[in-house]
Amino acid sequence: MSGPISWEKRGEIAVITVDNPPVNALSAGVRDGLLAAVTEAGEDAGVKAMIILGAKRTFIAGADIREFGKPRTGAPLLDVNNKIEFSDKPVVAAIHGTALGGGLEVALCCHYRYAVPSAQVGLPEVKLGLIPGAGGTQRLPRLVGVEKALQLITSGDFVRAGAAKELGIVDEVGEDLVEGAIAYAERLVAEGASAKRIRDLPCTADAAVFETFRKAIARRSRGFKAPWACIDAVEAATKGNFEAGYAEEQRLFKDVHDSPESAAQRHVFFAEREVAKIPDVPRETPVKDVKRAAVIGAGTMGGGIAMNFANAGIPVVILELDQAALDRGLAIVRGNYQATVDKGRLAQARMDERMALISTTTDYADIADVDIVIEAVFEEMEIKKQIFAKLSEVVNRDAVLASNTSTLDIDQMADATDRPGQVIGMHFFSPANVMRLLEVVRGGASTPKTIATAMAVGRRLGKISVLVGNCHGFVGNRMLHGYSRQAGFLLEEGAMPEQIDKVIYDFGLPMGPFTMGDMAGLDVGWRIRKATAHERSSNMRYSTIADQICELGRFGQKTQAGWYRYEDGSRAPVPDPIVAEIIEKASAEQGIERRDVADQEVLERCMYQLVNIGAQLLDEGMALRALDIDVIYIAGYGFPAYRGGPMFWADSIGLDKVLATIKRFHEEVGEEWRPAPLLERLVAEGKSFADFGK
Ligand code: 3H9
Repeated sequence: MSGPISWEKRGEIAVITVDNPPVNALSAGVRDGLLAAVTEAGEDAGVKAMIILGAKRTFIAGADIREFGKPRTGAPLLDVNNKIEFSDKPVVAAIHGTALGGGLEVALCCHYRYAVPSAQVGLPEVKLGLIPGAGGTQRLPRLVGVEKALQLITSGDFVRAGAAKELGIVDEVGEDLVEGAIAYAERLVAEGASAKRIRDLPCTADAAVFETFRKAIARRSRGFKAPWACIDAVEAATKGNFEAGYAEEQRLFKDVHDSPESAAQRHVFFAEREVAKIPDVPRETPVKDVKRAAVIGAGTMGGGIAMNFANAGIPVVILELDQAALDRGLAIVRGNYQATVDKGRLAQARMDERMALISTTTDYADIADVDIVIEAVFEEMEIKKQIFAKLSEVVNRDAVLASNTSTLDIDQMADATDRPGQVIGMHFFSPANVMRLLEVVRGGASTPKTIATAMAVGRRLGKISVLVGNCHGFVGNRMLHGYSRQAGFLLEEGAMPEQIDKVIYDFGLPMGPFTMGDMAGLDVGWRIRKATAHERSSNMRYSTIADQICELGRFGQKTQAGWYRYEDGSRAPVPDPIVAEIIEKASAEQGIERRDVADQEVLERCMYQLVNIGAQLLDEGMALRALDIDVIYIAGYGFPAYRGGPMFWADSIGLDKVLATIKRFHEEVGEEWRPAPLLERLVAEGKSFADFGK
């Protein structure tokens, strides 16, 4: 046979190999080849049993996601699966790497499953806005029970071979993939084992199980379509025979497959991988091996960043000039870990290991031999410059020197050193030990090796690293600034915080700008606004409402009052008449007649700012592609994945429509709505953000 499938006889066992790099996805050629190989081996009188396995790094990792949304070619997966399942000769799936999605569904059509200890199995379709669509929702509950199946299918979690064996997904675990699986198949033949079909097993559950489960996932699945369809499909497995359940699964699969939510989530899947690709920093760029790290500053960010290194098994030393600050910082780190241990999410032994990887010092000499330094002191350029000058004196010559600044100019810090090529921004998001996003900020002199190292360190820390340019606020916060300003103006024009927050929440973000401000604390922004007041141009529109709130000592949740008020011990925002009064007074002072602002306007005024500034950032080269911005907003700002990120969302609305609204705002609202030239160019050329740079 030619193509991605080959098979050979090893004694009486047919070994069928799938070789379709990188992850042996079930592309058309794989499906055709598997169908042919199982047919041939089935007809070969010398074959008593078959094994299906993957070449190179993995078993089959699922359907070929790139084929979705395109005209179908090749044999349907259903035909392949039926051929396997109805074979009279036992078929064994021999699993290494990952058996995921359609890959696990193929394995579930095999009569037995053999796995090496490191193998993992799972049905992660839900993460792509899909449901398992090749019988997974019908076979898995028959094998592991309805409740476990619901948990696995709605979470998309992977299960290791040992646990999979306990659940009954895997029948045998052995060290050697090929020889072990052959020996297992020979044993089955010798024992006269029959072709065991999961479809023949019963599947029952109380209807209440599904209702309980729907309630349990309601919060985390808000706005998503697929998790609910997953539950419906599993429920269908309990309602009739296998064929009826399977038909319902097919109907539900088609429904989610054709949905905008799935298109968006598939975009996010590829975007999260694309961001690692930097045109002028090719994959083979040398990367510094980071064995030891230092963090300057033991504040909330410094401590969180140190936890990231410890979690990744990398020794890290935190430096502060003051021992008391170090002690305080370390106590917070310990408290964070302890809270996770108390919730049962981390073993005490793991916490102890991680704490042991974190050391502290007040002496720069102790960080001389580290491979990377991340400065995380407060946002004061002069202090940062002094630190970078000191680092360039004491730290070994080829270490990467990074700043966690969220706004300041990386080049000024680089200029304070004798090695600007090794200076870069690594902007972690708060809380740094939780948030997945890392903006890697490329300075004017950052070398490819420095960039590649920072990106690789981010990956090791479990982050999604996105490369951005060096401008005020970089990509994420520069866009957020425009969004927050609009929210403030909408207050002056007639809206109240609770209306704006509700619109944004209903759109799918975890919270609106005012709830978020109260949670993060309003005082830091206030201090910055006061310090930079002289830089503000007098003809720039400026809303003073936020400042007035802070002047009353209302800094958010921590003072039980901010944009909202908070009852003792509660984080639930309660609208406050004092705030309404300040807002109404501000409108009057500005000479603005308050009006009913429609929810749609609230949404467009906030979100189209993200889009318009995003377009400016692309034009300026601050973001490489629109998808980089999408990933930043999903991983760092809670933009709903089922909308694909702000730029994908704008594309899905149609850039011509977005531009028309932005132009209207430009006329009605102000200069900050001047359409980004890129947006106008794309519309004139009939293109979308996805076309940018192609
Ligand atoms: C499904 O199966 C539906 C069925 O139920 C029903 C059908 C009827 N297809 O992640 P990596 C690419 S839905 C196409 O960096 P890792 C990926 O884009 C599917 N391409 O590697 C990347 O390309 P590039 C259910 C795929 O080692 C390259 O492979 N399955 C697919 O960190 C390497 O990927 C899933 O959802 C695919 N299925 O992780 C599994 N998968 O180099 C999705 C990967 O050009 N995949 N690529 O950027 C994964 O979770 C991870 O890729 C995996 C490997 C864990 C396998």
